[in-house]
Amino acid sequence: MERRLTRRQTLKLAAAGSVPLLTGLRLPPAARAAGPVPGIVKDLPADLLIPRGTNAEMVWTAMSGQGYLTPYDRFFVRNHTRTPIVNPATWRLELFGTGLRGQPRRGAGVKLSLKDLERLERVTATVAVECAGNGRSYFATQQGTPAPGTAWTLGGIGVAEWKGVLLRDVLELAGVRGDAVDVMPEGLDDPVPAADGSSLGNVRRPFPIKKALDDVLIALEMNGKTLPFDHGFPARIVVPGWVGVANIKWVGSIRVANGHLSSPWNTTQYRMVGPTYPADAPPLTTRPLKSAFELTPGAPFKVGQPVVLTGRAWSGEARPRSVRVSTDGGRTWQGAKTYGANGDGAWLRWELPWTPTTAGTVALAAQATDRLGHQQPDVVPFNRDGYLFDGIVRLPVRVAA
Ligand SMILES: Nc1nc2c(c(=O)[nH]1)N[C@H]1C(S)=C(S)[C@@H](COP(=O)(O)O)O[C@H]1N2
Ligand SMILES: [Mo]
Repeated sequence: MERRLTRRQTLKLAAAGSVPLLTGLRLPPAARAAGPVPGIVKDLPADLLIPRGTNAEMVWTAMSGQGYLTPYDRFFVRNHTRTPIVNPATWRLELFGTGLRGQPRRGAGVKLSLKDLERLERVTATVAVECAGNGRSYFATQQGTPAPGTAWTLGGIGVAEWKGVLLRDVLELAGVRGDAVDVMPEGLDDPVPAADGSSLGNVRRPFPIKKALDDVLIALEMNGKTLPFDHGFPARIVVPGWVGVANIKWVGSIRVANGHLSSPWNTTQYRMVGPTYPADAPPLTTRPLKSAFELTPGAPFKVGQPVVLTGRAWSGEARPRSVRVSTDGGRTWQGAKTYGANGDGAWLRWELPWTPTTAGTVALAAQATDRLGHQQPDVVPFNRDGYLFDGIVRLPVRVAA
C-alpha cells in the first residue's frame, strides 16, 4: 500500500527546506508495494512508460499532440539502483578537492544548503536528457549484433525546462582555483553493485572544468515545478548536449580536482569498445543525431485514410536541420515539414501527411540531417555496450485494407 505524508509533515519539510510546497510527498519506494519497478516513485501507466529493469522507457505515442516539452508523467527514468527520498531541510551540497582554494578534503569542504543556492541568480535551460544506451535494442533487431544492457527502443529521452543555478556560480562561491582540471558530481542514491558482487560506489561522473564553467546547471526545478523525486530532487546536474549519465541526480557532493578524475562511469563504462574503435577511445561526451516517430511498432493505419505522421529529431552536437521520411522501408523518401523551436541540445518537431495506398505491414523510417550536414547512417558500427545507436530506425506499422 502506498503511504503519503500528512499535510503537516509536508508543510514542515517545505518550511524547513524553503522549497516550494511539496504536495503529495510520498515515502521512499521501499515503503511501497512492489510495483512493476519498485525503485521508481511515480506511477507507470502502460500508455506512457514501459518498465525496463530498474528503469522506465517513454512510449513515443505519448508525445503525439504534446508541446515542445516532455511532461513529467511520461519522462523516462534511468536508475542504477532506486530513487532515494532526500530531506531538503538537511540536504547539503559539499564542494571539496584540490581544485578549490585551501584544497579541502571530503567532509571539510564548502557546504551549501538549498537556501544558499536559492540566493544565486536563477537560470533556465530547455535541453534533453538522453541515455547513452537509448536505441540499444536496434543493434539486435536491425543489425543482428545484440549488446547487453537495458533494451531501450527510442524512448530513453525527454526534453524539459530545467531551472536552477549555474554550476559556474557555485564553483566561484566555493573558491574554484585557476588550475582546476575536472569536476565530479556524485549522487546520494545507493552505491551500485558490480557484476562480481563488489561495489562501484555511488554514481559519479567527471567532466572537464571548461564544460563546468560553461553551461552546466544545478537544476532545482523541472517544467516549472520542484524537481520530482525520480528526476533528482532536490538538485540534479544538467550537462547540456552530453550523454544522460553526466546529468547526476540527487547530487550530494562535487569533487573539484587539479588533475584528471575517473570513475567506473568514464573508464570501464561509457567508452566505445569495438572493432572499429581505438583501444583508448575517450569517454563519451555529446549525444549524436537521432530521430523518432511519435508512434509505437504495429500502429494501425487504413488504406485511403489520410493521416499526419509526426516525430522529433535531436542531437547534442549540432541542431537538426531537416528530416526526410520513407513510408516504404527506405526505397523512396520525402522531406518532412519541420516547425517550432529548435533549441541547442533539445529537439526539433516534424510532420508529414501520408495516405497509405497498400495494405499490409510497411516499415516507416525517418532520417535527420544536422546543420553541419551529418546524416543518420543506415548501419551503426557495433560497440560492445550498445551505446549511441544513431542509425535510421525502421518502424513496422499495420495498414488495413
Ligand atoms: N545519482 C544518479 N544520477 C543519475 C543516474 C543514477 O542512476 N543515479 N542515472 C544516470 C543516467 S544513466 C541517465 S540516462 C539519467 C536519466 O535521468 P532521468 O531518470 O531523469 O531521465 O540520469 C543519470 N543520473
Ligand atoms: Mo543513461
